Amino acid sequence: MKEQLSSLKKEFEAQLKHVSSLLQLEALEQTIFGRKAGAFTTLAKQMKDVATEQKKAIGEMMNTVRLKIVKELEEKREALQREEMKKIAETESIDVTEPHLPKEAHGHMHPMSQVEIELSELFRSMGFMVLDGPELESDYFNFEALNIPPSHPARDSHDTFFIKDHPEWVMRTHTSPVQVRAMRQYGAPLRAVVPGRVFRNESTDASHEHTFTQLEGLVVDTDISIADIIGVMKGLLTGILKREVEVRLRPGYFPFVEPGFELDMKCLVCDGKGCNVCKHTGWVEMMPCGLVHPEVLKAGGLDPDVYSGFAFGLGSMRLVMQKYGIEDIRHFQSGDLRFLKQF
Ligand code: FA5
Repeated sequence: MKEQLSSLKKEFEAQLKHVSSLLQLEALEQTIFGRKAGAFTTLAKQMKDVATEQKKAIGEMMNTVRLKIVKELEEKREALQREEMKKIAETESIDVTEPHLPKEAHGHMHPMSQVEIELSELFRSMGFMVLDGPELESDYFNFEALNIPPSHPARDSHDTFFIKDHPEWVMRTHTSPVQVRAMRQYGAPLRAVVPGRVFRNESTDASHEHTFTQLEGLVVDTDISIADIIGVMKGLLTGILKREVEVRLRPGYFPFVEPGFELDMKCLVCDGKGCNVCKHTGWVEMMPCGLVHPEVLKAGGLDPDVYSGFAFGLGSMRLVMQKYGIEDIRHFQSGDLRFLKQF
């Protein structure tokens, strides 16, 4: 045990030297302290098998190693944050001759950004990584790796923005491509959310935009079930909306989940009576979700006989509409200050 602890520390310190971004640091931290398969967590679980007379000494050593690793992680995090700030300061210049703006002319964060930060914090507190992915995505990650066959209507040029002369690239139509990217990069077990912009070539109305935001969620572990999905989703909605919400699950089809569901929420804009936002049904389609399809796990390099997972794709603009009672999605990107000043 002692040798394992000291080689874990050595290995950690060797890897720490190669870390050059906060994202990499977060990933390294997971490999050490990850709840299911973190190297330190695994050793800690073995404490119960240590002989009683050695327990005290080994326990103390474990504590010392843990504190040292936590300290080194913290120091590295601060150093990386300082570097990031320095880079920002170097690229920004201050024009001292610029006239001072009156106080009321100062901007503030867009309501979408405010809720995205809130969502990220909520998921971080539950042990999720917050990941990013490219908006210009390959056809492979956007469709093929997600088990979406060439004949699927989502691939229709009426729905997708393709890049002229480069049919292999698309503006991503959803945040789901990051599922496979994340599995390949971090393996399993995995808990991640991906907030981001997505693009669809569609006509706009009160609840549809061509450029909108989603928040993808992905959990992969050894024994994931539908009960896990429902628990996380209700927690997410009540955590953000700060009130009890009524939800319903209906079967839904997405080639990358099996089984798949649509989670609807009773419309908070009209309290279920029917309005433009809920297309007069009283319910708003909020979050498709389901258990990750074995083909997707395989594309992510994971064995579907060992791992299972769930995924969801929250329409985060629609969530913000519900939170603040916004009746038309087009307000968000209208640049109308009368709208923005209300938040
Ligand atoms: C998807 O995009 C799937 N990738 C979601 C998913 C993830 C399913 C993981 C299963 C597992 P869908 O096309 O239904 O699914 O979009 C997801 C959500 O985005 C919708 O429920 C809705 O809230 C929102 N949404 C869809 N289209 C628009 C639009 N044009 N404008 C605004 N929000 C939209």
